[in-house]
Amino acid sequence: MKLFLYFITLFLVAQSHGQTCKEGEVLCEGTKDECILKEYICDGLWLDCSNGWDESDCPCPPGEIKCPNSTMCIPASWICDTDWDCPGGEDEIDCTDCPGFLCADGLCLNARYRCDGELDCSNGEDERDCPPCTGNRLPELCSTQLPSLKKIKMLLL
Ligand SMILES: [Ca+2]
Ligand SMILES: [Ca+2]
Ligand SMILES: [Ca+2]
Repeated sequence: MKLFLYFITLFLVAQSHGQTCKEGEVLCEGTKDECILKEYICDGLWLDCSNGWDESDCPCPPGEIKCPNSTMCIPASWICDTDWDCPGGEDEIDCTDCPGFLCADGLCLNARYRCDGELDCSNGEDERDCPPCTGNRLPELCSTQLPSLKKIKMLLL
């Protein structure tokens, strides 16, 4: 009798661990038992898998390129347009023709980020040699030590 119970237990354990998906479904890699329809892979909608696996390794749509170190795609026309679009601003690095302000590390900034009170170049060159704080900005806001709101926004995207 004991042996019989042992085999029953084994059988149940094997069943619960051997979770397979229904036909036409795939298991979300990295999860134990999340199954999604195959069509949901790379359909551009995130979080069909709770860990985002279904959209983690997809090619970009035509005309778009993938940001380095990221799964984000941006239109090719956004490269070197002086606005940060990739999470780390990689789309603005090594742009030979920079119409805005060129950081020492090769990052090209839109001219409006020069002397705006936020450090945008990695070494803050964009906030050096700025005219004294004028206009209606509070002196505190002229500090070059403020965290960059743009960067915080990027991280939240
Ligand atoms: Ca999806
Ligand atoms: Ca850009
Ligand atoms: Ca700045």
